[in-house]
Amino acid sequence: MTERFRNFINGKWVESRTGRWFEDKNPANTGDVIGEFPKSDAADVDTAVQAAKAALPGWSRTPGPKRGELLFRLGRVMEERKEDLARTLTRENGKILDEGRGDVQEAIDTAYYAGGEGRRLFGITTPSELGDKWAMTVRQPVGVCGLISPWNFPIAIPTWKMFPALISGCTVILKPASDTPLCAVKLAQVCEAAGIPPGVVNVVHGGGAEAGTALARHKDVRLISFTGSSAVGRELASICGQDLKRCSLELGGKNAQIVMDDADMDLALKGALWGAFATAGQRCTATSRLILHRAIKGAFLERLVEAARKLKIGDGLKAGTEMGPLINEARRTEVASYVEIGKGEGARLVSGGAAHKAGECARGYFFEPTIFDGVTPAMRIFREEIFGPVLSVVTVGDLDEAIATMNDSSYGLSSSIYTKDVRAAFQAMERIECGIVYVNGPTIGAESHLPFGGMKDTGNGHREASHTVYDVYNEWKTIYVDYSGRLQRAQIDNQPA
Ligand code: UN1
Repeated sequence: MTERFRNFINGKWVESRTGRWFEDKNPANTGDVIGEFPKSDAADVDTAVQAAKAALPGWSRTPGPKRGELLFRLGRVMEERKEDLARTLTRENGKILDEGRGDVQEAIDTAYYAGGEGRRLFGITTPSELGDKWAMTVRQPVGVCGLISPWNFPIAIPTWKMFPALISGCTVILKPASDTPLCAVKLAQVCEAAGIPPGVVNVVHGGGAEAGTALARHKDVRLISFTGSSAVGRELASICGQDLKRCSLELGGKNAQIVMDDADMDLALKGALWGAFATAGQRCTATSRLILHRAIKGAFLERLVEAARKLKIGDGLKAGTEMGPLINEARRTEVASYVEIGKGEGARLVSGGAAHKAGECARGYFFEPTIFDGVTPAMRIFREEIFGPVLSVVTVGDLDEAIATMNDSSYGLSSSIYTKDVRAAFQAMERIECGIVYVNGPTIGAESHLPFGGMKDTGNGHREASHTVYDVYNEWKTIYVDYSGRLQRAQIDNQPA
């Protein structure tokens, strides 16, 4: 019989009141049913929020360094369980095992960074403009936070949100993507093993429209952090806007790699291949546009097509596999529809373009690495996020045109330029309208101690990871202490003579 998993609320594993379940399958082999998970509703969400609310006073008043000790323990438990977590992740998400291990490592790095932050939740002191008056700032937790996480980094991204929230003194409800619920169960088990107090971390499974929306609407939830599509991000932001709830969004991308005529071609080729087809293109940082200098375009594209055709597609748990499946049939249908759109728009399909169903792959949601040449900025395949292994190639004549083409996008997450010319590199670093710029590296590969996020429709101005994420989960409180014994009236007593 299929194993049934539960929600994690107030330190206990509980069933949903709805009595409804959804199935979770291995995308590389749909005959492999991973389990059934509760289809939770607003009442389940409310129970979790009440648990998080009750746990808040105790947790927020626990000294930061003490919370830090628990974060270090979370890191250690994940290290001990790394292989199991990575294998679960690959079975559930499809990305190859090496990438699964990387996903878990990113969570471990985030735990240790957050743990250290427990002794580093600095405020500032600064001179007051008046005598005998003290001025300083302290941070305080925002409160109960709702975290809505995607399936493409099912261990790393929940922890990008959860660990900074915890070290800041917030309590959380995680609503994980319904394509990767087992990873969230494993994460809750890690929290249990590390001794996180009951109610501080809660996990509620279910669909975005039902459980996710209920979390965003809940009056006791003070913050929503969401990673996913720009369309859903807009909806959540408008719900949060009604209650002036804090809302941190990390949304889509249409990331481009520029290859200049002086670039190291072998390096640029490896970068394009990895950037476009790792995680089968299902990263918000994936390379989905390739901007090639006219002088190298022909030879570069020829080599790229040859390399893409050779990529070994299959079950990510098998040694030697280079690209796994898409997450589900709906995704595959969507990716296939973009191939038709591209053809209809007059782009030239030079590689792939179809579902991959050879041998054992017939059991999963595989898709060929796909490359379109002759793409122009007017085309939808140039403009819209496809979230799959589809790369659009554009040809340009010089650096100015390359940067203008890169910036001709409603998104602004990641970017890359390959060049040996230091002037071109610095021009690109300054002028590219993206949150992340790589020079001589692919568009993917962000590190946990640097800000992660983007401009334009990629988000609403927040940055995850690094020191910047702590501004999301903290309120700044400004404190003035007047020890003059007189009424001092700031600007009124402080005007130039
Ligand atoms: C994402 O693209 O959804 O930079 C997250 C990277 C990873 C995180 C990506 N470290 O590709």
